[in-house]
Amino acid sequence: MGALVVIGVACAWLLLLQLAGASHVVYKDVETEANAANVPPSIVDPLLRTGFHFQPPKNWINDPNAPMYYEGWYHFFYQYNPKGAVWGNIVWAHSVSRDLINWEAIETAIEPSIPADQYGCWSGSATTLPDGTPVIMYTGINRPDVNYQVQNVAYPRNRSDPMLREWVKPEHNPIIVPESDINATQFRDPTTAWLASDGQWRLLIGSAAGGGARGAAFVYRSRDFRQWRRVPRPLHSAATGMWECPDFYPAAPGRTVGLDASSAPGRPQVKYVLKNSLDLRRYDYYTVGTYDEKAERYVPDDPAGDEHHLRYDYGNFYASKTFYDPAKKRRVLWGWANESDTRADDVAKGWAGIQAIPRTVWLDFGGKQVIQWPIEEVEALRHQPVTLRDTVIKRGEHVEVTGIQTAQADVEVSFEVSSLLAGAEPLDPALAHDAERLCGARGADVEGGVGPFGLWVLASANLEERTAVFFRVFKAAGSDKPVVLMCTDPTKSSLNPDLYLPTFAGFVDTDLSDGKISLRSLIDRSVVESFGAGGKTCILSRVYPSLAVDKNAHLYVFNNGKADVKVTLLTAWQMKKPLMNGA
Ligand SMILES: *[C@@H]1O[C@H](CO)[C@@H](O)[C@H](O)[C@H]1NC(C)=O
Ligand SMILES: *[C@@H]1O[C@H](CO)[C@@H](O)[C@H](O)[C@H]1NC(C)=O
Ligand SMILES: *[C@H]1O[C@@H](CO)[C@H](O)[C@@H](O)[C@@H]1NC(C)=O
Repeated sequence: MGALVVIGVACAWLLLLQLAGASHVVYKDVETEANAANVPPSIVDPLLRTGFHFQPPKNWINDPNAPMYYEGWYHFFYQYNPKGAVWGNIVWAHSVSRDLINWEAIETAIEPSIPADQYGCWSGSATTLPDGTPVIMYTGINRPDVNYQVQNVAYPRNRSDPMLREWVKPEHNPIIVPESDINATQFRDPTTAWLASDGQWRLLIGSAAGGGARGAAFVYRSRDFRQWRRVPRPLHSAATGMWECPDFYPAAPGRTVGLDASSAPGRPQVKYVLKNSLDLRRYDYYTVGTYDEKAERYVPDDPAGDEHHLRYDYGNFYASKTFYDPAKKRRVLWGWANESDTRADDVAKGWAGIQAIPRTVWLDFGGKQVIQWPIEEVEALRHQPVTLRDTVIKRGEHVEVTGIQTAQADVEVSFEVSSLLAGAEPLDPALAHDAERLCGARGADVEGGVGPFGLWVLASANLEERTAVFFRVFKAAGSDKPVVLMCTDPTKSSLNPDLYLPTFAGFVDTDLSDGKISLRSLIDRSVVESFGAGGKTCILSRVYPSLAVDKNAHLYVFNNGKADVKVTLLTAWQMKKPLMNGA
């Protein structure tokens, strides 16, 4: 396919691998490709298209942009290719909602139209000015040959229109351009701005330092939202490669109520979360720490935090962004989940990419980590609950949950395990810090001591196909605290070849002292989005069964550990389809 092979799509950025030392970048004509008469049929069944996850009727989507609440409406923008199911021709598509679940697509909000964005309108954020005016700042590409990045603003044409249908780009764009010490191709994705105690605006821009070896979040300061000046030293930096889509927000440990970014600076007891999307690894990592306004520095509480122990989600979840919802006084997280099928399948099926269910986020009591839970509004889609109570599942057994269709379901289950440490298998010290490799080595079908136990979702009648979402308990040498692993194992999820099906895993910060642990999975045909221990560890996985489709999808609870596991309560609901952008 020529000198270049497309190997992935960055946060609004196409990563190109040069094979033959070609000296310029060539983009494939995605429009021609998508319209080609001889598109092969997709192996992905049309019945695997998701229903209650956010998506447009067709085509490619990636990063969530500028989520906000305005005059009774939630606004959501996203990176969108109006011409096909692969990355390219990116504009800001716009949808509005009363409840973050039922969506109506409206006019494109931002598309190339000025010199400062004529080659691309990439990701950005919204800020509400003190007089209530929302303003969007986004990355524009202003050169044809290289992805040279500048930052632009856009304002609503008519503030009386709660839909904010039209956006105007003022003459003074671009308003931030990279200075000579910044690599102009690594300078993007401005955050929501906040007012610091000195009454001046601050915002962050994702970037790199040290010739690309370090990720950096640069602070910009402004009095009038028009003239911005960079603080020379970044707010924070670490040896991880480029940081895309930074997000930075205050949170009070143990309080589910959210904080507006401008209300927090200088308040004691308030911690900050700094999230970055790592261009090299394609995952969203965060730390919790303190923000020193005067020094314009952020310091993670855990000195090793920058080595990236914490991720929002240990599966397919990238380029995420939060916003403060003043209507419900909560902070809500959006994240993009890409496909795990092939590019050819995406072209053939005509769509690629979904958004995860928006999650309410807050800090745990200790202020150590973010807790995430699907927004309560999603529960309005539940119907026909079925339950399983006080059911002991013995070694090697599984129990089917019947009575509803489970291709689109919300499942909540509480487990109780006894004989905790005595029965747990020893933790291999070589894998003690690598959940993903540990899960790869000790998958759902490898018998353990306590666990693996959990759910088989999107399973076929004879279990040839099944996606396992489970826990597994280990005992570390010289410690009496159990190590709990949460894992999604999709290696048996489909009989189809050519799918990307890695095992995804994260550790769960719990000592299981009462022997109890919970799991919730939102199943939506080709996505399984799971929340362990009340939202301490989350894993979103894309799977494409060939048999376990529609009415043929089954749900089981399984236990492949030696120790008994009790399901104290399992409730599963079928999910209704919300309004989804006219699809
Ligand atoms: C602004 O929006 C409001 C509400 O939709 C509408 O009634 C009004 O006509 C609009 N004004 C202009 C100038 O378009
Ligand atoms: C700037 O970043 C690009 C990647 O976007 C990289 O290829 C290039 O080498 C960098 N340039 C310098 C001078 O570091
Ligand atoms: C999603 O797709 C898989 C398989 O192609 C890639 O390995 C991931 O890097 C990609 N994720 C993102 C965020 O682009």
